[in-house]
Amino acid sequence: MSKKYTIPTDKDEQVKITQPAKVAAGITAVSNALKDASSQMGMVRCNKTLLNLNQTKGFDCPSCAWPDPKPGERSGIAEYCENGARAVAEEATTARANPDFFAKHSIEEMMGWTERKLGKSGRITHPMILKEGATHYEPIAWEDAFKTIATHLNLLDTPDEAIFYTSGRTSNEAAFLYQLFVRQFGTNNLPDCSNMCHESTGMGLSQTIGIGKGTVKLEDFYIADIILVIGQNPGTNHPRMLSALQKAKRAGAKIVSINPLAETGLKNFKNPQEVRGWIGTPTPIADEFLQVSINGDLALLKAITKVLVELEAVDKEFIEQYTIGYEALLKDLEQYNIADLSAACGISEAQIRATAALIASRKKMIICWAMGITQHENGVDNIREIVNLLLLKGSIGIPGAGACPVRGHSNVQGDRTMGIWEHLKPAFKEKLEQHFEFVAPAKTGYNSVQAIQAMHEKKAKVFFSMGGNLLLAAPDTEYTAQAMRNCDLTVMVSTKPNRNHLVTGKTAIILPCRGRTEIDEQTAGKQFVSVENSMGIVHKSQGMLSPASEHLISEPDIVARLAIETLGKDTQVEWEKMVSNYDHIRDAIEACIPGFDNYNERVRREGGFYLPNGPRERKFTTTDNKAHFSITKVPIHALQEGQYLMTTIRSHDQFNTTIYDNNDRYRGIHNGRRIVMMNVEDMQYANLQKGDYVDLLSHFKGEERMAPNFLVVPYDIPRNCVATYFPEANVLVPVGQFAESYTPASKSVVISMKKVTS
Ligand SMILES: Nc1nc2c(c(=O)[nH]1)N[C@H]1C(S)=C(S)[C@@H](COP(=O)(O)OP(=O)(O)OC[C@H]3O[C@@H](n4cnc5c(=O)[nH]c(N)nc54)[C@H](O)[C@@H]3O)O[C@H]1N2
Ligand SMILES: Nc1nc2c(c(=O)[nH]1)N[C@H]1C(S)=C(S)[C@@H](COP(=O)(O)OP(=O)(O)OC[C@H]3O[C@@H](n4cnc5c(=O)[nH]c(N)nc54)[C@H](O)[C@@H]3O)O[C@H]1N2
Ligand SMILES: [Mo]
Repeated sequence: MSKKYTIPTDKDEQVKITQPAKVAAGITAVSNALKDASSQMGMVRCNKTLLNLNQTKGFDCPSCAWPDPKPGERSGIAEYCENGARAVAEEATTARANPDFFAKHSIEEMMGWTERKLGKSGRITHPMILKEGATHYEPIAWEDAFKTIATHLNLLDTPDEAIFYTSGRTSNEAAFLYQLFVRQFGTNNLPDCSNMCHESTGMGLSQTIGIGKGTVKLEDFYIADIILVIGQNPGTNHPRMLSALQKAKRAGAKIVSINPLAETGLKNFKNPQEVRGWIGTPTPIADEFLQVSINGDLALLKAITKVLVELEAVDKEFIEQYTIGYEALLKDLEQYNIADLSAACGISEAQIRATAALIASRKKMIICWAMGITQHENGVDNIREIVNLLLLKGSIGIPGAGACPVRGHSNVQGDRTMGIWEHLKPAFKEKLEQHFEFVAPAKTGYNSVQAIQAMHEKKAKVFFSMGGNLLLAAPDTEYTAQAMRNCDLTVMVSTKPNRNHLVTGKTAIILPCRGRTEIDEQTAGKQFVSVENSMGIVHKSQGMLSPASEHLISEPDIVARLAIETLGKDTQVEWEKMVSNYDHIRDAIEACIPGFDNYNERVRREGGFYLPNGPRERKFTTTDNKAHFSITKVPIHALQEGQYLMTTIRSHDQFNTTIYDNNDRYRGIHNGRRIVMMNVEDMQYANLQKGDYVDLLSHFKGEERMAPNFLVVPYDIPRNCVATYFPEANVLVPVGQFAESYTPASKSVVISMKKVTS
């Protein structure tokens, strides 16, 4: 079966290809940030807003989850990056998608708009409803919106026919209330973006070290001897991480980048947060660049591990005292030889040995990773292999060393801590039940993949989305679109229009909420919320702009009102009281979730507080209190003639499905997103020229999916590997191809190409 779902592209798109940039950030980034932000917000609003970004009394950046330096160490110039400023501008924009806007533009018309144009329509100002069979959204009163949703929910045969998705921007307070409502309603169907993101990390780390989170603090970077950055593009996605790498580098650390692409941020960096970064010479970042084949990481890490064992560069004392499984690992390694592993990862034996030598003589090692590692069928094994390497060297639980999964959404880690998860662990279940006097459902709910499957099979009928754009974030856009259309009701809590508002259930409702940058006034006065960053620090975030519209309500308020309407007398929770003053929500969190003692007091401290993390102190919180070595398998991709392994990545000008612009400055790609980056020798072999268009076909277990009209761009990428952008290429990602963690394998899709002849 051939499928195609084409996200519209800008009609006047004239793609221009230049050399990839040699240096990341610097003055260009600052001026771009200001230009973009002020054009959407106006100069005065822009200055006021950006001065509060990531400052202790201000609001948390809604872009990535990279931590802020300690209060005294934040940059006086700007503790934010180009892409943080853009994320803020998208929210603080003065453009409005009001009822007139929705009256003017039909669903059919907006379906022809690009994602960028949809988003640039501005902030949604009123709750809106798309009635069954209607062509346009129309305004609906909040009370009526909640009544409609509650009626649908209460008419379901079982609560498990409803799905409650979350995107990781939701605050701790909103997330806690949300999962409480969903569990009181009677289901654990709480999929979230994390399922498609770092789920492999959570699973791999929990099994091996006992906690599904990283173990390093920001300060560890400044004293590390060596830092591996695997499958991550910090220059674009976590730009402030480059400041930490620069500081590490200046203090003598070696930096190794493992990536099929030579990402600019890891080459040279000019720090826009210091004056000399505007005018001085850049800091070269990576000492060693291993241009691994797509999904070659496991073979590469195994090869490095094998060489370290040969060199006896292992921490025997640590292994003896803290770990199990080392003997089995040694035995398993015997079956591999470096030459085979080198062929499997595309890195020469000499470079493998050189990297192993760098690691051998250094103790304090940090390994950072992101989506290049997690989004493969063997994503969890990739994490286990990373842990093997850390354990081998004893590089965990000491200053300057450890595991550093770099999180995506600004509160994705906090949402999971708050209980947004399809699993309800017995200890948490008991706490919730005791504190709120109800019986919580025990059955595991749907994760993101299972949720779209359930909707597709009409086993689920109501889809409620707390932020996000699951339609474009999920694999197989066409399948997911059908899943949405099969629902009776889809509800999106959103700030701005996106495609999931257009591809909906029979009835669709948009509940517009206040954003991070905005004042959140409740009956007890102005409220703040809290979030957890990538390194487990919980801190406050308080907006200071007037809400985009007087009709907007906060996410906690939306949940509370929905809960009151839906649960009626079946709830003992004092929803109104909780929302009147978020301190009450935090008190409930403190009562139910470990690590939040004196939450209300500690969250008010400048810079916030750390959550407990056993492995940070070498207390491995596994069932046997040991850290575990694991046996993993090297993945094999048997590509046929004319097939390639495709990875789907972010350009510089997007935040996930929000497209800021059509450029990917660092990679030298301008004004185009439907492009496929390809090795020049592969192009010659396939008889393709720069500027040719191809249809892409993906192949999985006899299924075929198609995405038409991608421009071929010659790029420095290993042979048999190609890269395309998310979300344009999601139509090709098979819905049935995922990791043990159910993370879709969106970074190793087998494809072929067909040249388009006009
Ligand atoms: N500005 C901006 N910031 C963001 C986001 C955004 O869209 N825009 N998204 C946020 C979110 S939710 C997340 S999860 C993070 C994502 O942050 P990243 O994980 O950095 O994002 P991706 O673009 O998916 O890039 C993955 C990197 O892995 C490489 N890669 C691809 N396949 C492989 C492979 O098989 N092996 C290895 N070793 N590398 C590979 C790619 O070349 C790329 O450099 O960023 C967060 N921050
Ligand atoms: N092929 C492929 N697919 C991928 C990935 C990939 O690398 N390749 N990456 C995956 C990853 S890592 C992730 S995290 C997911 C992301 O999946 P999602 O989190 O579902 O998607 P986003 O694009 O981040 O969501 C954007 C929408 O959130 C809404 N929004 C923004 N701010 C707020 C707010 O404050 N409150 C509320 N209620 N709504 C708000 C806006 O309306 C906006 O349109 O995509 C995944 N999909
Ligand atoms: Mo993510």
